[in-house]
Amino acid sequence: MTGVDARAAEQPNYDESAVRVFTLPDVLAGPDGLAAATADAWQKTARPHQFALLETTVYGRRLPAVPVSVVGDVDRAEVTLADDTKATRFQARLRLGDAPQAFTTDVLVYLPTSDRPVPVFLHLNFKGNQAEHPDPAIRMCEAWLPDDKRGEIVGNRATETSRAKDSRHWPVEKLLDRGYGVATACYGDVFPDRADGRAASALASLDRPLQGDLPADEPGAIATWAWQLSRILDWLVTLPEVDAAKVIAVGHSRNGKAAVWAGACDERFAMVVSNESGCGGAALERRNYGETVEAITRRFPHWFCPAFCTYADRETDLPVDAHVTLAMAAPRPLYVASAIDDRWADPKGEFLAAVAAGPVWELFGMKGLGTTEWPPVDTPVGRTIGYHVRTGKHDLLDYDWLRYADFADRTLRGMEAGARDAAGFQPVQEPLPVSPPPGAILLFGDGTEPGGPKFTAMDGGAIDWQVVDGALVMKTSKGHANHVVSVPVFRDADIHAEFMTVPKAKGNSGLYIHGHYEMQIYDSFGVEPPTDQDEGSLYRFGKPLVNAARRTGEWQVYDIRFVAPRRGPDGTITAPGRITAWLNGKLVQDGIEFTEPRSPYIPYKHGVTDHLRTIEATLRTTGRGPLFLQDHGSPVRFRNVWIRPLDG
Ligand code: GTR
Repeated sequence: MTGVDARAAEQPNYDESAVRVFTLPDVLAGPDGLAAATADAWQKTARPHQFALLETTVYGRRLPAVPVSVVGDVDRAEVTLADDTKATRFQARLRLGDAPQAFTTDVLVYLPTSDRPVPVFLHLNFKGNQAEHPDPAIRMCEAWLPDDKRGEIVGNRATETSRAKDSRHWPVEKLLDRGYGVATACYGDVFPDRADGRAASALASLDRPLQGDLPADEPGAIATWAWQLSRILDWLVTLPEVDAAKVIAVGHSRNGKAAVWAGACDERFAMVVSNESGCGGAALERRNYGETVEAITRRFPHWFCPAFCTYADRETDLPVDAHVTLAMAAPRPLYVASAIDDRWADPKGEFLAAVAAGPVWELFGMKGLGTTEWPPVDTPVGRTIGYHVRTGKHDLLDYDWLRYADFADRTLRGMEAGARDAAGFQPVQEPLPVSPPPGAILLFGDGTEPGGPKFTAMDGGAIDWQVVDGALVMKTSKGHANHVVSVPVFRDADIHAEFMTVPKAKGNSGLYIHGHYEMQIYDSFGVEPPTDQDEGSLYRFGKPLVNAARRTGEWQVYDIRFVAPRRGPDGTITAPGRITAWLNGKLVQDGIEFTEPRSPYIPYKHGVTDHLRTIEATLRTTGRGPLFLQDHGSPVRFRNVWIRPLDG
């Protein structure tokens, strides 16, 4: 990271009162200038339009995918790192494309010991993998790198002195301990970071023009680094130990610009993190504070597409701004981090861009940042967009990473802040009834709550189930489709329900989560071994680990941690959902994964109404849906049913 002297010489504006008044372009606008009003309109019309504007005015056209192969063998080793941390280390040289002049990149990965695929943080580094961690077996970077004055990079090559010199950037052991894998590669592998680096870059292997007058929308270094991240992802997802639906693109500074652009170009990245990416990244260009388009394009003409230089000193003419770049991550989780003394990157401008990106998440029924007030230092905010401004200077430190892990725990792994692992979910189940915890939405308590049960009938109208002795009693129907549907909808949530079966029709009922996945209620006391249709089962997906069913006539209790499957823009499942469930004090489902429902009886197939059609369509676009209590011909009783959303 160069340019400190240059910064001083440039006398940037650091006076908040000298920041111009500006209006941001409407992030929701489609090609006709009209704002998208639904998630669907955003995905189909506005997003492609805004993406094309970013391509033609800032980053250049998205670079194409190429086949990725491993050169030689993957070097795989079981290693013990600091603090007795056990890990599997992979070192692989990836060949990016099959052209004779294809480039390679050297990827270093550490994965924690785990019995299931793990989420992975992927970032590009500045001085080679060997600079990121003290592990002496890390292969030395061979790329061209900018010289430094500390003897780490000499003659544009990394030296032994560089080993571990940037290890403050990458708390490997701490992230492994949190259950995350980590992966890195050097940005120099695909584009030497110098004004004339283009000719020696991977763009040569992609048949891009290398010199002379380039097209205005010709991609530069940032687009090439973003492409490198996607190609590394191509390989990472082939590792069975990696949870392909939970790879997170992270980047600091110029590599942060590359990470946000990678997330925009490649929706396979499950989450995007900008660490102090500043001008040309997360900071609003229209704010003349810190680095400007003029300064960045003069010093780094190779980073952006040629059109971007033409906006020097006329940022207000840009058809986009950083809020549009950030909005490309929606509806995936996005985290933006600043440092208070990193004025060159304009911390407040990064915050305001994150605020202004929010309306896109709102189309998906999510909150965005949830505040318009710049928070104090070291105070993370936001649930679907996260933000913090750290004490200190321009850097990537443990504090930043651990906030990314907290945020990913909540947004990608369905854990509450601070919780270590979904498998560690152990709810209180006695004595009954159990009081709803803070943040829970009570759907039905004992019938005395104002407003009555937060359920509708299948057609959206009033329910005909009766409240008897503090319990909501199912009203059976001939077609077994008189389910009740919760009014609140949710994506990931903890669900609590107390119930009592009665001696009719085998006490058959269930909790249909999102109307798709059924935690079975059924007279199964003493059944051994229990099947995937007995109580405690995820009906037709998974039998219970043990039979925990109580006798008919006794109150019983389910607590379910539900992580919804993730769906792509067309509604197809891109990542399975997961359930951990407790029944009557026993763990009955331990993180079971599921995709499309298997049960033939789901409410969207049986007894379907217009109201349900709307619910199902919304579920497909937003991932949010209601809880159904099932009618299966037995007047089962429910009480104290609540949900606690886990992701805002
Ligand atoms: C600076 C540049 C910033 C930022 C930083 C870095 O010189 O002006 O935009 O990218 O480098 O990458 O460290």
